Amino acid sequence: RRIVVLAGGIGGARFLRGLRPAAPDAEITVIGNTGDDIHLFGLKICPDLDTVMYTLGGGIHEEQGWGRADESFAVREELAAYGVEPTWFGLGDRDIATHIVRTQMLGAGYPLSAVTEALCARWQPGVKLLPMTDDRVETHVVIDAPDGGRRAVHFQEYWVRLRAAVPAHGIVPVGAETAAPAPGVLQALAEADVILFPPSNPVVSIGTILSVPGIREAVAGAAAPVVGLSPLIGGAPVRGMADKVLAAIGVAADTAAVARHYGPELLDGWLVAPQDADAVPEVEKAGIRCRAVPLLMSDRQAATAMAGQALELAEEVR
Ligand code: GDP
Ligand code: FO1
Ligand code: CA
Repeated sequence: RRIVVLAGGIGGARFLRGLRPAAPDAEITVIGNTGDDIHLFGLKICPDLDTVMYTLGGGIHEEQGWGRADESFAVREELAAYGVEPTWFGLGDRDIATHIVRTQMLGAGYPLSAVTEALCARWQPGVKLLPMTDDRVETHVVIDAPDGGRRAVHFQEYWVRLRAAVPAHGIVPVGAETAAPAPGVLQALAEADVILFPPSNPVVSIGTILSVPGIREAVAGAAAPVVGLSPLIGGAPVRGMADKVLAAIGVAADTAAVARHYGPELLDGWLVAPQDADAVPEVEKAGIRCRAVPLLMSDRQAATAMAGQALELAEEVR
């Protein structure tokens, strides 16, 4: 069985860690978000690809959800001592090695997809991890400028430096319009038996992946059933600030609104948390099969149970 998952960082990675044992014989292909990518200190950083790779490869900082376990920050301290900006993005020493390898390979002419495969040769994530595109796409967020106008900042500046605490008026995947899906992406979607949207951010993770020309069409046109899991429980994100970026695109922070935002063109099934059971009829009225099941990934077992429920719903809507 071939399963394709569109994944952001933490929500995608923890779900995938549950999916592997839930479908032990399946071939899992992950289409990863690269809109969060940023160039800093001459290095190319791909937070969401790394979060998936480290989480599935056993190198993740468990509590934090991103970055490496057993991390140290000597390089960060040295950069700060030189007064080098920005100081708001924390790169750990172990993590930096990944960015050096990546940047070096990209400089030698390898596409990001080949670089990601090379990095995964070490981490053995047990899935085929594909970036959504080999082209440069950077999510920018439109915020108020001091002069009363508006300006766009890189997603990481909005998310990490500003903690999503300023009003966001729009989300723009810069470069997406001329980007092409990475090798293998469209083929994986066409040949999939099941397509899953993990509880990743619907705007800046899954929304960004879908903004690459051809990917939305491939999901909508795929023969496989498409099932999503809600990242919102009781009208709030389980972690992070997804409500802020939903507001920026005019979608209410409520699970039925997110399901309707994807729409029946993309989604055949949607899982909501038991707390949101009253959203089930509303989602079904929109033409999307909906079930209420526990959606808290408190541990691996919980994530595996969620993955099992998603595969069951996919079977039902097939
Ligand atoms: P990011 O790139 O690191 O922000 O990660 P993703 O985009 O993959 O996922 C972020 C989303 O995961 C957030 O909106 C959270 O609400 C959601 N999330 C995190 N943990 C859980 C969980 O245990 N259950 C559910 N349902 N959603 C979760
Ligand atoms: N998130 C933070 O809140 N602060 C950081 O300093 C930070 C550094 C960082 C370095 C590498 C990496 O892969 C991820 C990092 N993140 C950091 C997480 C990342 O900004 C976000 O979780 C995602 O991009 C949001 O989707
Ligand atoms: Ca992300």
